[in-house]
Amino acid sequence: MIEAIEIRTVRLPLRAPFQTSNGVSTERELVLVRIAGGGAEGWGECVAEREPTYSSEHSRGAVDVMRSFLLPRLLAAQVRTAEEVAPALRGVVGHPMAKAALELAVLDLVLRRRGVPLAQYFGATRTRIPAGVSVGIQPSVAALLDVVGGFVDEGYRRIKLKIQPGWDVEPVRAVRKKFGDDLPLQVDANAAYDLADAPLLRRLDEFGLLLIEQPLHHDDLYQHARLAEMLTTPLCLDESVVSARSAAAAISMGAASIINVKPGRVGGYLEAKRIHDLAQAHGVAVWCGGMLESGLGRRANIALAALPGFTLPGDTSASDRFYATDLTAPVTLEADGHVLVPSEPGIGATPDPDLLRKFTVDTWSYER
Ligand code: NPG
Repeated sequence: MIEAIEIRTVRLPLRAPFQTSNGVSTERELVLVRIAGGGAEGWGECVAEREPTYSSEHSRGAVDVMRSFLLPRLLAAQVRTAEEVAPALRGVVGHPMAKAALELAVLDLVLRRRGVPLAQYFGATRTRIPAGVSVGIQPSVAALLDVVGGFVDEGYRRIKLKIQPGWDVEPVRAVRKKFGDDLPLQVDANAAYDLADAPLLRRLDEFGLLLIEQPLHHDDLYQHARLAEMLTTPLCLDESVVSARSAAAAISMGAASIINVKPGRVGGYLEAKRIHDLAQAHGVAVWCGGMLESGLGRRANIALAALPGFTLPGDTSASDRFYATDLTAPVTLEADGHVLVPSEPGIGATPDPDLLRKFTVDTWSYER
């Protein structure tokens, strides 16, 4: 089925620097995979960053692991469906973001050939979903209030604030004071705290947050369970959940009452759907995370987030949140803070060839 493969590294300039507890970015490096076969093409997007600061994966490493270890297995297995991709790649340990990109490219190819939209394949029925937006660490509280005010005016349905030690209680207090108790608000620490910070984190309880996301280190499942007992704010895990197995462990230990589902972090959209199903069966809410995807990955996330268990707004903001120019037709925000679930076959968009050429910094290709 696979006749040709192209792996491209692209760099998209960000409209404004994006700061988290892991550092500041001014551009987004992404790896795109194009697989052609049977007169159709499919696209996948690898969300590994240029530097391994969020997880151990990074874009140059992802390209290498695809070329050296994943593609040879994919080709040898002669996969014909997306369901066959993860089993074909199981022999390689780790590298979930690289694996997810290949699985998505195969899935997109198969669905385009069948004329089936991704959301329909997942079993999603919603045609639009409420969008949340993630707000980076700002140089001052005044700057933060301006930025949040802009997103509230645009209609975003919930705000997520990035926090880190020294930028937590005061910015949250200021946003609550200015925008009121009805604004759906949550915070994300990207693993910046220790269990010893529990008294500080407990001070966030008074602000009625939807959740605190990943306060502790990614392998601190036990400590998250202890912390959860000390807080009234629900604990949500991101970095710690790398598979349906770790999601099950987190739920049964009481380490998370909410899960951020990111397909790249868990090795693909099929595993992400399994986490949705598992969480739903246990009454645990999930929401769809974001990793500054282009219009390809973003559309795929929106299709996933249209499943019924995604009961909280996700990081599914529109293209213009991060990019002046997206690679595809932009994902847009409707007047009431919703984004539309793509209804075209597969992911529902392809990159514009001229923009793709303009933003590509490296290409590798293979033909059978
Ligand atoms: O809307 O795509 C978005 C950004 C959401 O804050 C966001 N993502 O830790 O969840 C995160 C963070 C992130 C971005 C992590 C890029 C890693 C890479």
